[in-house]
Amino acid sequence: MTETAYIALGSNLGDRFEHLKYAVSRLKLLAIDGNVACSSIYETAPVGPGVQDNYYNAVVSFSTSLEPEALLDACLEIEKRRGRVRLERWGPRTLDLDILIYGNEVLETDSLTLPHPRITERAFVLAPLCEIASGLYLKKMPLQEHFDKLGESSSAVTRLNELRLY
Ligand code: A4P
Ligand code: MG
Repeated sequence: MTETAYIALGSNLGDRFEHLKYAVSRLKLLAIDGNVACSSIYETAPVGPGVQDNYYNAVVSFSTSLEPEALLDACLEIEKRRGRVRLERWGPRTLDLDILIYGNEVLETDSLTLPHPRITERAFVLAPLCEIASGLYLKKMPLQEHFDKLGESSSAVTRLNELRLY
């Protein structure tokens, strides 16, 4: 069985561009055909506690034969390789990889919730996700409509046209 996985990439500590590029190079190894579709990179205002630097965010998708839990383990391992340390929830991080969507899978365990529960609240996820998955629906509404609905209420996102993951 293969499924299409959508993974959110985030970094606001250290060399953000290098962290994202590294993640893509490693995620390619998990794709059945080595192909990964990449969004643009966005610079985004931090959502979370205290004063933090801006994030670089992007989304990638690929077909994989890994089961969701194995994919999560692989993502956590990639984060670890970039020196990810967990000090506080939503705190600064070198690299964060979240599984947004895995085929039509809906599940909630101690370690994994699918689809990711906060997709529709976040411009830093929806802006890049809409680039590569505009036809997808969540909560019976197209992703693009979720994004349009966020409007001014959401954190600022700016597409960085000069940086490319693909
Ligand atoms: N986990 C459960 N479901 C998933 C999933 N679908 N994908 C578990 C990945 N992990 C999932 O994650 C904690 C645990 O969540 C994992 O061990 C896994 O078992 P974490 O990465 O240690 O914690 P976190 O990322 O701080 O928490 P959380 O709740 O996942 O954070 P969010 O909601 O993803 O927010 N602002 C900007 N501008 N850009 C960002 O990228 N990111 C966050 C994190 C906050 N503010 C941000 C950004
Ligand atoms: Mg995470």
